[in-house]
Amino acid sequence: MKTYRKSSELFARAKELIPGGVNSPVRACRSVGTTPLFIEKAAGSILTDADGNHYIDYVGSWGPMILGHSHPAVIRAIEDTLKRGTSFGAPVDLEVTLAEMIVHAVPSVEKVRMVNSGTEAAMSAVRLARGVTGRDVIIKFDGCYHGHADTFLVAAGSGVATLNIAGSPGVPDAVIAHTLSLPYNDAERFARVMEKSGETIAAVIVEPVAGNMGLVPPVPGFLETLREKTLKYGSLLIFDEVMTGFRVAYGGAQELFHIGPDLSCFGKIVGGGLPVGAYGGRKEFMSQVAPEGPVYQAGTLSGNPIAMAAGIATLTEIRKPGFYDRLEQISALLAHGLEQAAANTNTRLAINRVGSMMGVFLTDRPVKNFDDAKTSNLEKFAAYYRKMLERGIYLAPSQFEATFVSAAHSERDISDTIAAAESVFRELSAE
Ligand code: HOZ
Repeated sequence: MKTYRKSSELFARAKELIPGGVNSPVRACRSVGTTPLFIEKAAGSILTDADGNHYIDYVGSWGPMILGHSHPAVIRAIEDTLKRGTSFGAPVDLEVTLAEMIVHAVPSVEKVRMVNSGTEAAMSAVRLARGVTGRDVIIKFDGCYHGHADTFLVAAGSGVATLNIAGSPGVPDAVIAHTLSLPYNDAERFARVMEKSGETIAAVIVEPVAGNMGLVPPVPGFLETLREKTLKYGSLLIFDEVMTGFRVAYGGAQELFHIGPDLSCFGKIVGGGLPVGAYGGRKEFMSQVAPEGPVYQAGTLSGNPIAMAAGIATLTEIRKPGFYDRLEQISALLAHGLEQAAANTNTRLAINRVGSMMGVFLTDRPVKNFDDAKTSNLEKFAAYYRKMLERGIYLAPSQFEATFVSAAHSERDISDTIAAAESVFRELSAE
């Protein structure tokens, strides 16, 4: 039996000082009926908590840690850069290098602006789209999450779904009035809306593989329809690749599905575990960003040298030949093993996977959109989460988040995870 004394003590102190004791809501673990672990350190695929318990980690800091934790090349790059100073509020060579790497990796991105988070990237991309088109309305999709900017808090995934709330007080109705949320993967419904109102739509923003309602891949034709109709009506298509960028392929989901959006948002991997976001796209649009153009956006710590160094080191590692093949192989092993474990125990679940992103839904119906995801048995998921944790497997504490496999996961990690899942499924089906 693991003990969590130090984590519990830290959480008690945190709750007095920080709302809910955490700096981002999902990690409070409320929806799975437990309290957060405080992490002492992490290396490779293993997290160690404040009480010295070890876990195989499938959260990966919610996506950035594609190389696993404390990768030597990333740590070295951070240490070397640290010696030059920590922040100058002035350009550094590393910003140019990372921008070159992004532009090279993603052909639809000709120019890119660094920011500090995925939220900032998405809200800046939407501002740009509104500025460029002179229109106000945006379309998003139910269960997709693009950060916590006002515009996006309609039928949102991630923490909003986990807390089961409609949106947030503090968001003016006037702002929400300009956001239209449609069912994910429903190309026909989207096409009908565009045919009626396309000329008023500034932007269509989508997670090309949705990772904030669990993991939901696009059905064939969905992204194609988004591209076709946005071109037809002069709306900008924004791919939120904060999770999928450099994850499902080096060039992101747009490489995988061969669709070039007008603007793309990045975060997570591009910062190698440090706070970085980025948005970019065709020169014609990006040239409208200040000071080149009139659409304003700025940031004191944007392009921070240490964050840039971590991003460069990470992209340098993952673009090496064979990297994504090995990640695919180990991720497939996990998905197939979980399916087998479920079959062996008569457990009904739906597994979605795109490369090293996965969603394990405790439902017996295929999950193609947010309504499907919400058919999951959340009570059972909470029990599954707690029992996996007790067996040393660290999963995202919400049915509406993705599972991330990293290059640091070994075959042994995967087989231990499958064995743990099978024993949990067996216990759950006996209850
Ligand atoms: N909302 C992010 C995941 N989709 C981050 C959650 C967290 O850091 O707690």
